[in-house]
Amino acid sequence: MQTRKFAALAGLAAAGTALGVAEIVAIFTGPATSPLVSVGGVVIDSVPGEVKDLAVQIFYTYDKLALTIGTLVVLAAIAAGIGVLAARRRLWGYIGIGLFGVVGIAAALSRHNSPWYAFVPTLVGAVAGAAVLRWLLTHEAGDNATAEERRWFLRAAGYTLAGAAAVGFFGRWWSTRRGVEADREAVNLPTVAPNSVAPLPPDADAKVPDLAPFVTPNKDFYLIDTSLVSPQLTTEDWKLRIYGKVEKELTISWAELLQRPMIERYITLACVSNEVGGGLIGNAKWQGVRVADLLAEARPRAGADQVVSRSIDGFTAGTPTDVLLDGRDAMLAVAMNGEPLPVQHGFPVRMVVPGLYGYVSATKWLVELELTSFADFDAYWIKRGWSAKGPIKTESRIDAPRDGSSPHAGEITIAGVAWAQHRGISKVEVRVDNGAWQQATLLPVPSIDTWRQWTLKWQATPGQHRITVRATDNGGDTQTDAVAPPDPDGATGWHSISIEVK
Ligand SMILES: Nc1nc2c(c(=O)[nH]1)N[C@H]1C(S)=C(S)[C@@H](COP(=O)(O)O)O[C@H]1N2
Ligand SMILES: [Mo]
Repeated sequence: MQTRKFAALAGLAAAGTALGVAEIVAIFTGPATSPLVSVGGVVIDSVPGEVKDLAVQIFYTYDKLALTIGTLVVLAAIAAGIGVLAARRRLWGYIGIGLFGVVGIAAALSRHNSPWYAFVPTLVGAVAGAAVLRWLLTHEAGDNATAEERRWFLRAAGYTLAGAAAVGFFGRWWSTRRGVEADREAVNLPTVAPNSVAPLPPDADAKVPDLAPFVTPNKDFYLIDTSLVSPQLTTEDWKLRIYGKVEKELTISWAELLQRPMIERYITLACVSNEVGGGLIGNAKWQGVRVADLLAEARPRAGADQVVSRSIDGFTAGTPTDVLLDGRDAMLAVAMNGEPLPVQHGFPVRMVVPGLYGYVSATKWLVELELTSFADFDAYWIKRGWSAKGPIKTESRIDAPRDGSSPHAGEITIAGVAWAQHRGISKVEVRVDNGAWQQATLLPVPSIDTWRQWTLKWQATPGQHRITVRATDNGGDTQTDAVAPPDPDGATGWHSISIEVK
């Protein structure tokens, strides 16, 4: 008979083995079939919108890492309990592992577009876990055990757990790396006709230290999505289906998409969950095919006021059809800052629509455009309480000096960004303490679809200061000072920073 401590350890080693082996099998069946990934996905899709928003607020873009670690901690506690039960009666242990297996298999099979063999990683993992439990528990490590026997048990359980962790990390790493990276690197981007390129004004960037660069490098671009591991979709497997309320259904392959006329545009993408002053916004040069061209071929029928873009993993965004047809540069993008879309940013194809928050427009790993109506269908975040329409609100942010910093007295440059995509920014004003609003210098922009840098020179005097910014768009509307949270249609308020000048 095992002592509780040893039995709990056996349970941990069994669960670790199950998860580690499942990750290895998922190298062959795809990362989305791993039980950790599919159960995590079910959790993400089931939590109410407010919980997700809270998670983003607390963990920022590390929310998914937090979810994985939290899940592992909960699993470890349950696994230890199963070990203790199994030491009393072996059968209880097998039932416990079996229940886990059922949950994992149900989750894996329930995921959008999951292959029929999605149950295999969990099944193989559960069998391996049960075998380890049985093996460890047949060895005596209870009150009657010799010191020798106990040492053996500790070592066996410890090595099993460490081995399972190593194998699990390797499996996850391999299954996501192996995925589509090679396919992505082999992509040859078509050149864009010279008259379809939006040139970047040479002085769009003020290059002030701490100020966000005008073009956000891909590696620094914020990441927000509901997937625990990015879908791995090759260009060969990629197809776009345009259907629903259309005169002519279309299916387009990757090669066919690349043959179409392409545009290249700077467009600033923003997340509705961005807090005032936050970093869930970035500006990139996108290359792609105009959505309007594709819709013109499919010919939307009367009443099709919503285009639902659907990702391979089932995420959906609903965009007003008239927005896609009003002449703006909404596109199906294949490139970001001159390279094929990074996998996390939607490889091989995503949508980008100037002027709308990402949750209603920027579907990554895009495979379907369904013409429907707002009355007939609620997209992913709309079901969770967010607003059906998501035009980006006029906002501005102070990047330099940094909030809480202590610059030296004398002339300093206050600088930041302001945005009102597809309306454009006409004015940025800065206020120091309770002084008058001073007009900042606006840097040039390629179009009204990007954010705009601004700067203001200031003679900093020693002491505590509070600096506030507000922007005005080309329609003459000034950013409201009314403070609102991101939920349900975007945060508002003025961004302020506090500094101590020395
Ligand atoms: N497939 C998929 N596409 C998605 C999402 C998602 O969860 N799944 N999130 C959207 C949201 S809320 C935003 S803000 C943008 C973020 O794009 P990025 O991660 O490339 O910055 O992607 C959008 N596209
Ligand atoms: Mo978002």
